[in-house]
Order: sequence, then C-alpha cells, then structure tokens
Amino acid sequence: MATKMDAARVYRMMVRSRMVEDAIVEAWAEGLVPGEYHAAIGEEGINAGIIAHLTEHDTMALDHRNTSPFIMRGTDPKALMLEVLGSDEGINRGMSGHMHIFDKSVKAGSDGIVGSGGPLAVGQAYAHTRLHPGSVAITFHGEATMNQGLLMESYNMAVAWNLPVVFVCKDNKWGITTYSKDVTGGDPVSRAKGFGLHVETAAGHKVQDVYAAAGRLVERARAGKGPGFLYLTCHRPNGHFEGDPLVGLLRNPKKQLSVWVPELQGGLVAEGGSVADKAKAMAGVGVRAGRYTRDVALTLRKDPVRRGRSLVSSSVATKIEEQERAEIRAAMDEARERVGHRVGFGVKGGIR
Ligand SMILES: Cc1ncc(C[n+]2csc(CCOP(=O)(O)OP(=O)(O)O)c2C)c(N)n1
Ligand SMILES: [Mg+2]
Repeated sequence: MATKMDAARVYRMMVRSRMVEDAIVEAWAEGLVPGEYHAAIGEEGINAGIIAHLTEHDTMALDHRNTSPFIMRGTDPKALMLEVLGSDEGINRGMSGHMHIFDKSVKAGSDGIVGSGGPLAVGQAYAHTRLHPGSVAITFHGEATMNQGLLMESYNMAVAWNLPVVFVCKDNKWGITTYSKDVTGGDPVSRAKGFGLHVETAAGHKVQDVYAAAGRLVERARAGKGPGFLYLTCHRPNGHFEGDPLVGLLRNPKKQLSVWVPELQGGLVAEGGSVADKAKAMAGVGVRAGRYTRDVALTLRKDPVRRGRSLVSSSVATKIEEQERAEIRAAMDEARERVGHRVGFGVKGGIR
C-alpha cells in the first residue's frame, strides 16, 4: 500500500540539503575546499522523494553528488563539512575528499568512479536478502553513466538474481561537457527495460511525483518482486561542478574565452584546426549548455525546493527554513572554525 507523503518532512529534507550545499559552495568559492565539488543543487526533489521511503536497514550506494542524499538520510552536517574541508576531524578523518564519503551510521557510501554504485548496490541488495529480508538498496547515477559497462552488468545481475535494488537515473542531459544524446545509443528507459528492469519515470523537480514513483518501486523490491529503474529528469543550474567553465562562459563570456584562447594556443586541446576554429567549437558547446544552465526562468521553474514550498503552508515552510538555517549555519561556522588555519589548500575562485 502506497503511503502518503509527509510534505513537511520532505520539504525539511530538501531545505536542509540545499542549505548545506550552499554553505559548501560558498566555502569552495573562497578556496577552502580542496579539489572539485559536485553539487546536487537541483536534484533535491529526486533525493527527498526516494529517501523519504527508506527504513532502518536500507542502504545507499551514492555517486559524486552525494552530499544531498547523505544529509537527507541523517549524516551529521558538521562532520560532513569537516570532511569536505579536509579536516582529520571529518567523518572519514579527512581522507575521503567530497566524493568518497562513507557513513556507516546511515548505511551509505559514495564513489567518484561513475557507475561503481551499481555493483555496490547489487552487493548490498544481495546481503539484504540474507540478513534483512524486506530491505532495499538504492543507487543513484547520471544518464551519462549509463554508458559504463559495469553498470550494465549490475542491471543484469540484479534482474537475474531478482534482487531488491532500485537504480535511480538522474538525467540532466550532460556528462561534464558532453551532451549525453551525442554519445548515447537508444535511450535510458528502453535500455533499462531491455534488461528486464521494472521502470517508473517522473519529473525530478516534482518531489511528490518522485515520491509516488519511488514508492511503487521500493514496495515491489521489498516484496521480493524484483529490481527497479527510476528515470528522473532534473535541472542543475551550477553545471557539472563549481567553477564549471561552461557556466562561466555564459555568465562572463569575455573572461572565459580569454582563459580558453591561451589554453588552446598552448596546445591543451587535440592537435589540428586553427585556434579560432577550436574556440568557436568550444563556444558552441557553451551556448548549448547555456540554454540549459543559464535560463533563469527555467532554473526557477525547475527548482525542486522552491516548488516544494507550495506543498506546505507558508507558516510551516517559514518555520522549517528558520530552524534549519539556524542549525546548519551553526554547524558550518563551527566546522570552519575548527579547521581554522589548516584550510586554504583549495584554489580560490576555482580552477580558473
Ligand atoms: C569511470 C569514470 N570515467 C570517467 C569519470 C569522469 N567523470 C566524472 S563525472 C562524469 C560525467 C557523469 O555524467 P552523468 O552520469 O550524467 O552524471 P552528472 O555528472 O551529470 O550528474 C565523468 C565522465 C569518472 N569519474 N569515472
Ligand atoms: Mg548527467
């Protein structure tokens, strides 16, 4: 039996996730976060709509956009922030970077190797059949990751062994700077069906639709009726990672091109063709990316947190926002303070 979505709980999950990620994005821009940061801003409807179904023994195998699902499942924001800042007081003693966080307390791990969540979740699901029947494993991956062989092997094994796993495909249309349709045969849904996975689809920015679709798949998997594939669209305004040069190109084309042209002249792209041709080609990719990332109206329309606000009364929404803001701000300030002088090995203003 499908359960009714607790809108206030789900809205709180989304707000909390957004606030933690906003704080990390801010720290990254100040040069405090070593390496890249891949935000899941824009994916909150997906994460909350699924995670709201999870119970005690359920597990998650996460990808490089893991902060949001960790936070929604209950990971301590301060411990996570300390980890992202590279502190030895972080959740994995500062050894995991932001992409390889593991939190035993919420039974979830993440990995930056795209597609590797597939075999991890299949293993978790197999363990559930032995240790905790009725539990499910969830794994999240992007649409471009569907071109990774190990993920296809995972779909196959999950169906062949009838395992309680749900594969979640978040389609933002892009794999870094490659438009996924340019490099993908067929489409994700038909491909998943070809493996015999039970498929549900929804618009990822509508958390209530994600919740309903996820509920059907989770319920089937818990009942031993086999694995599922949840296909969800999403819009990520921050692009691939913080400092994404394509987003930069749209926001400040002159500045971005002034970076690219010397790089092109320095031979940082493949041999052949003139610098002008290459710059034009890169700008072309940027323009296409811009249609997707820069359109303010689209960003507002597809913002799951903004939309989710209308699912609760405005007084409830305000209360949730105030409570979360106070807690997250305190956690983030404390994390920064603890790390103190030891931070600063990131690159101020990003890679550019
Ligand atoms: C095996 C492997 N190949 C390449 C990469 C580099 N890489 C990191 S993210 C990414 C694109 C993933 O695109 P998608 O699956 O659509 O996820 P999104 O980043 O859009 O969320 C790639 C190619 C990697 N991390 N692992
Ligand atoms: Mg993608």
